[in-house]
Amino acid sequence: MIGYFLLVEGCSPILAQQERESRKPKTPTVTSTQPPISFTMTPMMDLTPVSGVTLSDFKPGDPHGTPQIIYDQTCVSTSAEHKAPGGDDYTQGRFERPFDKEMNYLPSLDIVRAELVRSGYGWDYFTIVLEAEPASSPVVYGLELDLNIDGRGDFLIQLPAPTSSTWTETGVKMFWDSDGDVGGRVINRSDPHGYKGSGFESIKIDANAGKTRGQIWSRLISNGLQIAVAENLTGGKNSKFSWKPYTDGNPFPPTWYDIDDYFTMEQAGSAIVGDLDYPLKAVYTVDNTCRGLSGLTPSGNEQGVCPP
Ligand SMILES: [Ca+2]
Ligand SMILES: [Ca+2]
Ligand SMILES: [Ca+2]
Ligand SMILES: [Ca+2]
Repeated sequence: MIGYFLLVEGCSPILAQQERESRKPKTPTVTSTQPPISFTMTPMMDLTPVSGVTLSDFKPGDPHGTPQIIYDQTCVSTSAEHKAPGGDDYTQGRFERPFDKEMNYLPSLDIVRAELVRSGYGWDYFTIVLEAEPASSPVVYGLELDLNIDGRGDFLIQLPAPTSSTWTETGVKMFWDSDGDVGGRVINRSDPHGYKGSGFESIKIDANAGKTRGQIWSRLISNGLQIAVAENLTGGKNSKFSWKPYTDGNPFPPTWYDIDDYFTMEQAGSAIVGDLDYPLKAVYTVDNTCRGLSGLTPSGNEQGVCPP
């Protein structure tokens, strides 16, 4: 079974790319059907450092406090068998696929655990722990954030592996779904007939290009990385949102999200031995977790989120 979620404390592209090979979903369980909605949320992009502190001084420090933790399936125990032991539920957007196209295991992509500390003084600290040191480009690491918890991701944060324990903005990008079509017609599930919309078509942050710097930083930790996100981006210290860490070894263009809408199950393949669609096909070298809810206690009715 997939990872589980522990809420400990209330305080919580790369466009033109070759088509990864391809191509009908098994019969997905559809529990929510509605057309894409018009998305009108305007994210706050302006930092408001406290009086006397300049923007250049407004950098992350160290996370303190009890983290919210998401545990994830790992594939170490079955790597020699070129398969995942579980934790992959493609039609619900849960990927456990830290393997290349030949089903060779890639521990640098295998998420073990993720943590979130909301400091309350400017930064949300996300930690992604892997089975090995993060791998270099083209591998990317990141977070999908759903700011209104409607099941449609709003921001896609993406960055290369940081190379030191010093906070850096190198390579940081954040994409935005400005027209609210991420998730397709069936939210939190693969669309039965597939869905190719505009995905995360807008870019809000591109640090290397000098576009909106200072709001997202990353640094290396032992077998993983940390990402600090200015809390303005997530709606302030008392906001509610969901977060979903991911790794991607051969990055999908942000415009292809949700990946499980862009590719059907049959096209995507499976990492689970015994599955009809084994082995992996179009959707490989990826791992993610369930969506962690932050700022509220899961009721159990939210779709696509980690079970309480
Ligand atoms: Ca994993
Ligand atoms: Ca949303
Ligand atoms: Ca969908
Ligand atoms: Ca879009």
